[in-house]
Amino acid sequence: MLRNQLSVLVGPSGVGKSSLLNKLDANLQLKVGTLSDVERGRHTTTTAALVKWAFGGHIVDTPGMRQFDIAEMESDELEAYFKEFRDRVRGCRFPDCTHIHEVGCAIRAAVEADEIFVERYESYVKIFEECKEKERTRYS
Ligand SMILES: Nc1nc2c(ncn2[C@@H]2O[C@H](COP(=O)(O)OP(=O)(O)OP(=O)(O)O)[C@@H](O)[C@H]2O)c(=O)[nH]1
Ligand SMILES: [Mg+2]
Ligand SMILES: [Zn+2]
Repeated sequence: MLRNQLSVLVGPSGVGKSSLLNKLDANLQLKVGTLSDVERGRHTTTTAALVKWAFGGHIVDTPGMRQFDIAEMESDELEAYFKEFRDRVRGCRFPDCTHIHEVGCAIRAAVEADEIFVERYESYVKIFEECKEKERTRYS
C-alpha cells in the first residue's frame, strides 16, 4: 500500500512511529527515542521530514502530538463541535447552559439515558475546563 504513494504517519509521541518506519525500510535510519525520552515527554522526531522509500514512494515522519491547543476556541462555542449535542441543546432549560452543573440540562439527561456516550461527555467537560482556564488567565 505504501509503494509509490505519498503517506504521512501521525500519532502520539513515543508510540514508535520512527521505529516502525525503520523496520519497513532499514535504509531510513531514522532517529529513535529511548524510553526515558518518552517518560520525560520529549519528542525524538522534532520536525516533519519527507523521506524516500527504497521500494518507491515517500513517507512523512512527523513529531508526535503531545496535546491539542485550544487557544482559538471559546468555551461557549465548544458545544457546536459535538455533533450529537447540537440538536439537543435547545432542550436545556437555560439558553446559555454550559451542560456542566445546571438543572434541566438536556445534554446531561441524554448522557443518563445512554443516548450520548459518557466518554464523549467527559471529553466535553475536560475541554470546557481547559477553555475556561485559558479565559481566566486571558481576561485577568
Ligand atoms: N516494547 C516496544 N517498544 C517500542 C515499540 N515501538 C517502539 N518502541 C520503543 O519506543 C520508543 C520510542 O520510539 P520512537 O520510534 O522514537 O517513537 P516515535 O513515535 O517516533 O516518537 P516521536 O518521534 O517523539 O513522535 C523507543 O525506545 C522504541 O524502541 C514496540 O512495538 N514495542
Ligand atoms: Mg519519531
Ligand atoms: Zn445543558
